[in-house]
Parts: sequence; C-alpha cells; structure tokens
Amino acid sequence: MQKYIDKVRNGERLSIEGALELAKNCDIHTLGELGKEAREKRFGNKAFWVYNQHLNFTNVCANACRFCAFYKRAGADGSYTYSIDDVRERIRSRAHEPIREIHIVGGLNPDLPYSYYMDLIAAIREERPNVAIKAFTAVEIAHLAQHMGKSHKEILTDMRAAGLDALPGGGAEVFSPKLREKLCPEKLSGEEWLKIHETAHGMGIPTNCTLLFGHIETWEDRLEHMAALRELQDRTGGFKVFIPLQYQPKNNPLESQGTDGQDYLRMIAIARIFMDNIDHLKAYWAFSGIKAAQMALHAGADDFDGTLVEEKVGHAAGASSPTGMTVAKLEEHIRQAGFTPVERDTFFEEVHA
Ligand code: V47
Repeated sequence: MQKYIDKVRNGERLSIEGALELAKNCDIHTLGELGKEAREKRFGNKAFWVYNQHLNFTNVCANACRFCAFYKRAGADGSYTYSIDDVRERIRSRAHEPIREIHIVGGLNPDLPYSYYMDLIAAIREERPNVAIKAFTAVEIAHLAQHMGKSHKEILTDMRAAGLDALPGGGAEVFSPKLREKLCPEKLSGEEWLKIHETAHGMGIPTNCTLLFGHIETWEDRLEHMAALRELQDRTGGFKVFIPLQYQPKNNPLESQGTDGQDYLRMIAIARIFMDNIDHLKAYWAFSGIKAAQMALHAGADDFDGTLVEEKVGHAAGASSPTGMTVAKLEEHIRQAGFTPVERDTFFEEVHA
C-alpha cells in the first residue's frame, strides 16, 4: 500500500491495481489527505461554483432505467413535456438574474421531433444570448442518430449551429456491459457514450463525464469506468469535469439501499488521484447533500456546482437537499467549509464580476 501512497505523493499515475488497493484498504484519513493534497496543488484553497439554471424539459422516457425515479411513460399521471413556449417562459422568469449557464437534461421522449431539440436550443439562445447552453446527453444524440439516420457529428453540428456550447455528463452510468444489462438495458452502450463524447471533443465541444455509483457496482466496476474516461481524456483533453453521482435509492425498482458518507468521500478521493488528467471534480451537493459536499471539498473535490433551482432527477429518488440555492447561500456553505468561493463559467474560466 505504501508504494501507492508514495506514487500519488510523487505525482505519478496510479494503475487500476494501485487505485483498487487504496480504495479498499487505505484508511479514510490518509486517503482524504491524498485527495486534498492533489486538489491543493492545482487550486489551492479555491472552490468553484457556477450561476446556473437547470431545465428538465421532459420526464417522458423510453428507457426504463432501474435506478431512475424521474421518468414516466408517455400519458402516465405526472408525465410532462415543456413546449418551446414553456421553455421561453422559464428562461424569462429568471431573466433578471446574472445566470451564466443553462443546464438541460431530461427523459428520452420518443415523440419529440428532431426540430424540438434544435428549437429548444435556439429559443434559449434568443432569450439569453450570452449564457452557455449545456444541453442533452449522449443518450439523446444516440437516439436521434438512430431515428434520423444521421451521424453523431451531423447532429452535434446542427445543435451547435442552433447555439449548443457543451454537453453534460449524464447517461454514462457504469460502463460495464454486465451491469448495464441489469441497470439500463435499453440505454446506449458505454462504448457509444464514449464515441459520442470523443466526436464532440474532436469538434471542439467540451463535455462533462459522470459515474453513477453506490448501488450494485463494485470498486472494480468503478475503476474500469474511470480508466475508460481517463484513456479518452489522454487522447482528447475534452472533459471539463468529472462528477461522481451518488445513487439516490427511493422510488425506483433497484433493490439497493444506496451508499454512505465514508464511501462518498472515498469515491471523491480516488477520483481525484486516479483521474489525474481531468482538472475538475464536482461535489454535486444536490445528490450528496450539502454537508457531504462540504466534506468532499476536503477530500479532493474543487467544484461545488451551482444554484440550480429546478433539480428533479435526484429529488424524485429521494434526495433531501434543497432543489436550488441563492449565491449567498452557496458561498456561505463554501466558506463555512474553509474554502474561498470563486465563480466560474461552464468552461471553468474564473469570472470576476
Ligand atoms: O444520467 C438518475 C443520474 C443523471 C438517479 O454534466 C441518478 O454538469 C442518482 O447527468 N440517483 C442525470 N442519480 C444528471 C446529470 C448531471 C447532473 C449534474 C451535473 C451534470 C453535469 C450532469 O442522473 C443520469 C443518471 O446517471 N440518475 N437516477 C438516482 N436514482
């Protein structure tokens, strides 16, 4: 074990084997310290946040993922899809706020035409010419490619022409084919998810990446997933941030109780030291809870996400954090944890208002 600790301290890359040894056997204090040292080397005492607005445009979804409590079948009670006018209204309702990013994720609604995706982006661009639009995951790109007979690149080209700036990291779940068979058999494969992100990177479109953890996966599955992301990042450099998404266990058919605080901190520390080529690591307070996210800043995370307001995916599955936060609160939580809040944009450039 000591040889792996030394490797991390010397700035050397960890193998999957080394990361597994630390993840399973290193005490939490040493592991947290390694994560904290690595984040301090890059960012000192800074903790980043973004002024963003979430938009979950539909909960209708053709993929019945077993971990998901957000999706509804078309026509089912509680199902919804925003019209383009609804979207405009939601964007206008916060026009007085200095929002820098609109983050858009939703279900895979098979009734939405190709034009909906382009019109949604274009409408937001018209309402808010200066925000960054981070919209749709690889799941929608794969679906549209299949149904329109277009390539991933053609779809991303159309989206970019409409105003798309970046892709969120959702839909990655866990890449292991065996686990995907159990968790989300209808969803695109891990291989296709990676291909779509590689295509986006090749076009100069930055993307985020995620791992859904804390359900039925093992540390081996987590490391295999992170190794695939690290390998792609070596080739493209296009990932802006890695977000470990802590599984929320309520209101879904997956029989897992979810994970605990120590496992969350271990995940953050291992992500920081294993994924040495992805600069930023997000403590996503909406899923982890605010207190755990504050602790995550001490274990390797450097980003506290943003103001959100409309977070439906995690909350449908029992997340008990607020669904949104004022800038004052966000900064207070970061300061309370002992860090200096720094506003950033979607591309992780610091914003000095
Ligand atoms: O892909 C679904 C996850 C993701 C549950 O890129 C669940 O900045 C936990 O992608 N428990 C969508 N997670 C959210 C997403 C995201 C969120 C925040 C920031 C960014 C970013 C991206 O939510 C899905 C899935 O992995 N999810 N159900 C659940 N029960």
